[in-house]
Amino acid sequence: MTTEKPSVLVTRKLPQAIEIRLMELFETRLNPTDEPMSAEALIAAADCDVLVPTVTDKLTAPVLGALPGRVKLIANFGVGVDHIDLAAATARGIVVTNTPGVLTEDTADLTMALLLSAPRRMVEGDRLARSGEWVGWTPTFMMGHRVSGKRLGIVGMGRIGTAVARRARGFSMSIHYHNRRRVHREVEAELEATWWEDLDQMLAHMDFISINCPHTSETRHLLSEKRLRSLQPHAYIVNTARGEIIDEAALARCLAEGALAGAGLDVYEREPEIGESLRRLDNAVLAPHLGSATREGRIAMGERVMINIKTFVDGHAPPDRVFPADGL
Ligand code: 8YV
Repeated sequence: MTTEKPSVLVTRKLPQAIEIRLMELFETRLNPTDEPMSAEALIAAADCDVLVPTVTDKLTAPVLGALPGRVKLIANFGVGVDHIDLAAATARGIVVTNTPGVLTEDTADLTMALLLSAPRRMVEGDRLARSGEWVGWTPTFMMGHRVSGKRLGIVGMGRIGTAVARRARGFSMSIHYHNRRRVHREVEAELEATWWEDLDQMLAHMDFISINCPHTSETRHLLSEKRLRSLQPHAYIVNTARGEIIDEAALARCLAEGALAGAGLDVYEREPEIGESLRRLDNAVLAPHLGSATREGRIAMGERVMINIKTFVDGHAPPDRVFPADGL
């Protein structure tokens, strides 16, 4: 690398403090309009050493193949990297990094918000309270389901899944989880968590399900129609991971038919599109991908992006490198 500052292309508008520091450290091109870039626009603009994309940039094998040869690092702003073809990036000699750890607590908080909102009918209640049509309290009015004492099944017990479990313990839920690997015995003991080797067995016994695993080719439609229908009809499902993990059309059908009690969703299969069949349901609480959307979280994500770029351009191994085999 020459003594010139490395050039960095940032595809979306980031918090101002991060953009200022990126401009100080590197030869940075920002996206002040915040318009999402098409694949063609991204390829045309990517004459740089480092690309800083987000979940809205689809870095498929053909897109990666068409990038100028000087691109050597993709420092993703976000932890999930399912929008980047990691194998194709590796084959092209591009290093990929993400931003783990710094959005764990925020995402777990939003998971709990959805987990509480759906059974306690918070959003439905808010709509009624604002409508002016509320006729007053009655003993059987707007009854939901109790959270306390219920069984929560966490699918994917990584950083975020564990943070959800800690919070759910505070709401007196019992913790169950399915993960390829069992978590450390001390963590299991602290959370009084039960490991289910068999996902199907766990699903059939839970009152609440929280999806906290990454989206990979193995987890696409992990919650298939068959599995959704194997849940108890009083069960609620919460997803703050990736929309593709649940068969969204099947979920809408199950919710409409009463095969499931409700859902709290932050992510969707075809963002920002959300199917009408889901949008019209009262028993689905829908958030627009807000998992890490706190000022603190987004600054911390930007910090990790800069640490990854800086270490890489200084000739060191960036701390948050992701490899194709990583399940996350
Ligand atoms: C981010 C997320 O906001 O980090 C992730 O994987 O899902 C979100 O919280 C988004 O991905 C930023 O690129």
